[in-house]
Amino acid sequence: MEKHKLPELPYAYDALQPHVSSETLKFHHDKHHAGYVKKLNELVEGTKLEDKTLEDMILTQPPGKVFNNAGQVWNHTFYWNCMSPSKDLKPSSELEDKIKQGFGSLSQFKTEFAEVATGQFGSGWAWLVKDNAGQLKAMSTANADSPLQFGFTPLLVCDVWEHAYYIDYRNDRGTYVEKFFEVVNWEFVSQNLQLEGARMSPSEKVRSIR
Ligand code: MN3
Repeated sequence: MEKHKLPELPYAYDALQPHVSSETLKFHHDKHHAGYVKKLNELVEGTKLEDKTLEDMILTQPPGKVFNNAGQVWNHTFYWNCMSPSKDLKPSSELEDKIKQGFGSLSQFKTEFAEVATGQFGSGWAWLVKDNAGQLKAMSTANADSPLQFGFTPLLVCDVWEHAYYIDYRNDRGTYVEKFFEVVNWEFVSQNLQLEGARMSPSEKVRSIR
């Protein structure tokens, strides 16, 4: 039995155009994300990891295939929910205050986030997180790594693996990240501020937000 399921995209394939094309979303969700889910199910089937949640595996597995596939399944589910076709979404006043505290202004945050995203060497993810002291930070992780490993609470993520932008922007990660801000689901990001580190479950969250 397949323990881990590929979640549906929270919008249509063409909903984020022109910033993210339907071709990109089809490949990214139906091939890449689906591939990580399939591989993870194969790896855990019949093992003691079969009943573990993605978070359990991210927090306890050593570097290797199980960790990589569990991390990639979690990160992609979170990433889809960080985007929305709605144009009128804004950070909550609470989130805006925290961003001002951490970065000075929303525009300064975007600049720092873009620097982190473009500065990540090779494949990885750019994040806005709430750290253990409740402060907001921009950080990147390599490959399938997660802020959960540091005990941080992820608020926002941008996938900076080449497969996320190569169809639409070729090698231009900078423009992809700039356009990413046109589709950020600030309502989702604002809600994440209420969560605490690894105790959250993105799968639960995805259901509650739809
Ligand atoms: Mn990806």
